[in-house]
Amino acid sequence: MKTPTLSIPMRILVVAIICLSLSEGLAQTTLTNEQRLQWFRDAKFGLFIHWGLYALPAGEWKGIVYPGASEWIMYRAQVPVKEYEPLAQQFNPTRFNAEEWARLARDAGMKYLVITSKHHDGFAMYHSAASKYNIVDATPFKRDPMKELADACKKYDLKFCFYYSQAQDWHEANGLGNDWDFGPDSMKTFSQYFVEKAIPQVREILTEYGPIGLIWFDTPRTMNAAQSKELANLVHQLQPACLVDGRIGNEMGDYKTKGDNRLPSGATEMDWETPATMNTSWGFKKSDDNWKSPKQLIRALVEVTAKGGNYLLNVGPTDEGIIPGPSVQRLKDVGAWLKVHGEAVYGTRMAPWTIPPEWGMITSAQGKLYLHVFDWPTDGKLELHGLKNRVSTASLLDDHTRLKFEQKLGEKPGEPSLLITVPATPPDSNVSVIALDIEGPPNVSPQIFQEKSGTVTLFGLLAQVHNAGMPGIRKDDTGIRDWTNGDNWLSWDFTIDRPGRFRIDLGSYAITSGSGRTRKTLFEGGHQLMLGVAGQGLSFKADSSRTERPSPYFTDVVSEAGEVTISAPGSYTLQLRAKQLVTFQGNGCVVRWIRLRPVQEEARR
Ligand code: H79
Repeated sequence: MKTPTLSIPMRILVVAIICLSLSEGLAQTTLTNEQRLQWFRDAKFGLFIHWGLYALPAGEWKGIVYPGASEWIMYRAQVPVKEYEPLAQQFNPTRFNAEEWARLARDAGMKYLVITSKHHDGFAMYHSAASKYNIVDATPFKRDPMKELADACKKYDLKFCFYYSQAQDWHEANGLGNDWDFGPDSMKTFSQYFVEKAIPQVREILTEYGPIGLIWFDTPRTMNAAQSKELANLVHQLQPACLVDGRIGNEMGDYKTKGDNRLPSGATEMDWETPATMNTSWGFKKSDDNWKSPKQLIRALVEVTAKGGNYLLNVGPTDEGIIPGPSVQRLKDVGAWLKVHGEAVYGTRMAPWTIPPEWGMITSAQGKLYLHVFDWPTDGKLELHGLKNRVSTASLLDDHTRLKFEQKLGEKPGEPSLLITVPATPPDSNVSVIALDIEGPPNVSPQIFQEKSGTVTLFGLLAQVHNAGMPGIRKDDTGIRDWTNGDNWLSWDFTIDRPGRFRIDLGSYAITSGSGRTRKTLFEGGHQLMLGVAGQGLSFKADSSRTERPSPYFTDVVSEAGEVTISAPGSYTLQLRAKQLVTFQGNGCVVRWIRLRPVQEEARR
């Protein structure tokens, strides 16, 4: 039978009708979250820009340098509206060039750009009809830089997105946060602020600047669920494809937003984002030269990707409209790495392993695994545990050099395992990537194995939780949380193939305030714990004697539990119980991990 054919003009008409009805459909129907998230899941890397009047004082007010982020200066120095407002008359960023910013982001390998349309200080960085306190009406600059950026982003194929602080507004009598001019928040009519400024301004940024990739709300404070819902609905009604971040409040939003600069312990969920600074401040701060190295930034991007999220990396331009030199250099360095290794980042999915191996991170794609090696082996052998799929090829991602490997898929302790022969020196000084072709979708053993160094790490994320009483132990993306009830306990099963004597450490965290020299420890544990493994028991105090990764809120700390001997290969269970738990502001014992390290130079092979 012959298939019926249409004349050429008829075909064009049919195609046109289909296209029209499709685009109509897109504009009208509500999208599912899955559809909205498509670009976000593949993008991985975005540029955050904190730009506002705070770039003028740049961290200093009346000769005093205030601690913390520069965009908080009005709050920190309790600057009256009458004194802060006139900053607008001095704000004239004549060196601003939207094309340069967009090109910088594109060359850094970023796929979206999120800029502050209004931060907590209440000043709109776009032409707002809802408030005269905006860059066009209140400054000598008189241009709308957001219009220019929207165009530049379109040209460089970046999703254009806005940050909008929806609850705090230190410029308004009913906005939250300013108690030095307007009294405590409890005395304000927030609903009036919400209806008169927040809603109209969100409407403006979604109607005047073309397609918006996402709106990045922040610090919802006392907003109620109905208000969060109203805001989210407004966004989706005006732009069905626009995402809403996780700080809209009341557990809503299209994806989760992690704490500033915080990374989860493992790969447990997709659709989240970590906002991060390159130095300490978000807005430009003259005195802040606490820069992360390009290597740290590249590794953070890889870690976030391997754990299922996106990395939103910040710059704080000056009042002249210049992105600081050290930020530009770092963006170029990350871009150079991505140019070579982008295949192992964009469009990939999180590692099939919940917990990263000791040498780095893993990402996956159809038929592929990418091994991002941070600590290159010194003996020419890289070991990967738990992979049940047969590997067909292994190669270096940068120059496609084929690598030899041995694979054991058996049932002995320590198997399945893959041993790859690698060059003596790492191909890349930041992160070297090995690409594996695998047969079938990734299939990984849930067992906990001894790493090549002989170390076994038992992550809180993988603990079996035994709740005998209330309140129960909770798990979050850090590990074990809220362990306050001594009736409850934890256990882990693991496999040993190289027995010996092991030193055991507990990874936890301390609660801190401030940062740098002003950092104070508020709570570092002091819990009395008991640990049992291989017929031996250790009683110890979580005294947090070592500090790792200091940060303004939580500092990772380590306590020593003692030593045990595991004398034969096989399967073991480690139990962790409480003798006495200390509680601080509702926080109990936190277990990031328990680590068993061989005591000898190396475990017997
Ligand atoms: O926009 C950036 C920050 O300004 C904003 N989120 C990122 C993306 C942010 N808003 N609030 N916070 C971050 C948490 C702020 C906590 C503190 Fe404070 C501000 C600590 C010190 C000043 C709260 C207010 C606690 C003391 C004063």
